[in-house]
Amino acid sequence: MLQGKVVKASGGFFTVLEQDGGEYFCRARGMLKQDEKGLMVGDWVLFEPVKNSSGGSNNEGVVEKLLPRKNFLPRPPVANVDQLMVVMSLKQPECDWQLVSRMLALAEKEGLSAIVCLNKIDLLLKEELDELPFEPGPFPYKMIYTSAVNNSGLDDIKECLSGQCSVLAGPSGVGKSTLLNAIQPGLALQTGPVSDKIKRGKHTTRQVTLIPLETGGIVADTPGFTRLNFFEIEAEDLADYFPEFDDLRGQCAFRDCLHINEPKCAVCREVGNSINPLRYEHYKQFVKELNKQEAF
Ligand SMILES: Nc1nc2c(ncn2[C@@H]2O[C@H](COP(=O)(O)OP(=O)(O)O)[C@@H](O)[C@H]2O)c(=O)[nH]1
Ligand SMILES: [Mg+2]
Ligand SMILES: [Zn+2]
Repeated sequence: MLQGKVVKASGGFFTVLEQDGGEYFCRARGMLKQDEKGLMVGDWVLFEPVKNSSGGSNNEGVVEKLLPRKNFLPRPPVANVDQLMVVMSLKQPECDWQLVSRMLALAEKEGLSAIVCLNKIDLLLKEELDELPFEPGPFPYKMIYTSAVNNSGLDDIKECLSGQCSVLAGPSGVGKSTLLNAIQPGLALQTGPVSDKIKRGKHTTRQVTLIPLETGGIVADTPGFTRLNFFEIEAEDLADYFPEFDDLRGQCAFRDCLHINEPKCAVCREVGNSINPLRYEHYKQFVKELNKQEAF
C-alpha cells in the first residue's frame, strides 16, 4: 500500500497525492465516504493502486485506511491544517472586521495559528490605510497588506505559506484565487469579477482543493463564505480564543468574569490600552450570540 494526501474530493472520488509526487484517482473503501467523519481534503491515507488489465497502472486506486488526523476545520472541510490565512479585501467588497475576528476565534479553537491578509490596497488612499480599525494599537496577529494589481506584499504571502499546510478563507470576491495565481504563475485558478450590483463576488471557487506550492507547503483555496456560525463554543470559553486577553487571566475580581460589565474586570480596564476597542466589541457581540444559542 502507498501513503498519500487527499488533495481533492469530488463526487465520491478522491485525488491522492503520493509522497513522490504521483497523483492517483481513487475510490474509497466502504465507510470512508465523504461526510463530517469521512474522508476529507488534507487527510493522510493508505491506498492500494489498481492494476489495469495489462498489469500496468492508470494511476487509479482504492483508499483503504484513513490515518489519524491532527485536526480538522469543519467549514471549509480540511484536515491536518497548520494555519489559517484570513483574506479580506479592504474595498470591493468592504472588509468585514467582525468576520475577521470570528475566523480568528475559530482558528484559536482549533489550535491553528492565523494570519490576516488585507488585499486590494491599491483601491485605498494612503490616509485610508492609516485609519484601519485594527491598527494602530495592539492586534495579536500578523497582518500582511497585499495587492494583486500592483504586486505588493506577494513575497510576504509566499513566506507565510512556505512549508505549511494553510487554508485561505474569506468571503468570495476578496481575491484569494487571484493572489494564489499571482504567487504561483501557471496555477490558472478561476477568478471572478466582483458584481457591481451587489459588490460581492460570485462563488467561482466551488470545491476545496489543496495546491502544492513551489516554495514548499500546500494551500487550500476555499469557496467564499460570509456567514460562519460558532458551534461547540461556550460563552465562558470565548475569552480563551482572544489571545490579547491571555496576560490578564486571573486578574479580574471575579473568577468566572465574562468581561462584560463586571466590576474590577481587568479586560474591561485594558480596552483602549492593550486591547483594541473593536476587538473587544466583537468579543461582546460573540458572547451575546453564544448566550442566545445556549438558551435553545
Ligand atoms: N483592485 C484589485 N482587484 C483585485 C485584487 N485581487 C483580486 N482582485 C479582483 O477581485 C475579483 C475577485 O477575485 P477572486 O480571486 O476571484 O476572489 P476570490 O473569490 O476570493 O477567490 C477579481 O475580479 C479580481 O481581479 C487586488 O489586489 N486589487
Ligand atoms: Mg476564488
Ligand atoms: Zn473580566
